[in-house]
Amino acid sequence: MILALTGGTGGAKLIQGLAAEIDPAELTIICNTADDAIFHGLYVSPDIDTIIYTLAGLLDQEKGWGLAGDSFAALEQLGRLGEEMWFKLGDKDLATHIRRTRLLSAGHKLSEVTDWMRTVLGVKSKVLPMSDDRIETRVVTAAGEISFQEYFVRERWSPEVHQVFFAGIDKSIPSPGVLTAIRNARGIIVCPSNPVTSIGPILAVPGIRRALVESKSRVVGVSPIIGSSSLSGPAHKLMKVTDLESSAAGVAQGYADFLTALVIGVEDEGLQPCIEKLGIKAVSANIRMNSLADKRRLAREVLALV
Ligand code: FO1
Repeated sequence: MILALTGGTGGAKLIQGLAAEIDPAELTIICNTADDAIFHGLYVSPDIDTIIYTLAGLLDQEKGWGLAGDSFAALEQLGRLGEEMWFKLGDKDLATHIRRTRLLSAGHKLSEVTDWMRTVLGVKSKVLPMSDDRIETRVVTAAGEISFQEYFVRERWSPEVHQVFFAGIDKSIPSPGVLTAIRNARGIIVCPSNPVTSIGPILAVPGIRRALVESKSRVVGVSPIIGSSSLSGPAHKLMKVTDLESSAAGVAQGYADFLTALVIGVEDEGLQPCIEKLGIKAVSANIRMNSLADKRRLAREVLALV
């Protein structure tokens, strides 16, 4: 089984390529849940939904989230009734959040609800939340502490960030099957997701990072950054906050205790020596993924390394 750690829209692109290159039933995915949030009383799990929608062929490709062809009539009416509208929940997408919220309030765990959802949507890959416990990325800005979605979507990641922390992380445990998947994987892939707010929370769940360090299989990452700016989102800004250089070398630094190899952009070939000094093999490739062909090619290059 090939295991992939992911969060956000960048990771989902590589997952799409991987699922097209190998039998999807051979792929297990550990997903960030620290971006999860309550909107209109509904529990929304963006990273899990983005992965399941991607693998079910239902994702809105140009947004990188939500369901293709969705409408927003319910959200408009919610706005008229005085609800916040900055987080765009589509009409079909709302069905996911209504059902997930009902199952969670009936006492089911997030991992059970996730397994039910991927099964009913015909997804063959296992999708594991990093934890069934509530973990929330909190962003401390000059204007105060806000949630990840308030930072990322409402404020369009423009505020200056002083600190990022994961509320609830200390007493959280990995969800069922996560540690076993890390131990049994024939290869592990760290997707090109935000190292601070997508991969960071996964690594911070007690037990997960140690399992990766102790893993016998090769762990191959793909940099979400080319030069000093991220391919999508605020990774470069947030890495500065966590004392990581906002570059592919900074990504290598952040994963140095468990990474075997890091795929970096051809533009960053000059960083190979300092990454290899960390004991990590640096492989340069075209890491931009716009077409499915791009995603499949990069997936093949990563699979060749694991
Ligand atoms: N991202 C946005 O930039 N704007 C949105 O309005 C938005 C809505 C949304 C709804 C459902 C969902 O699953 C994801 C959504 N996202 C939106 C993306 C989301 O903020 C990010 O994918 C992750 O949280 C970042 O890793």
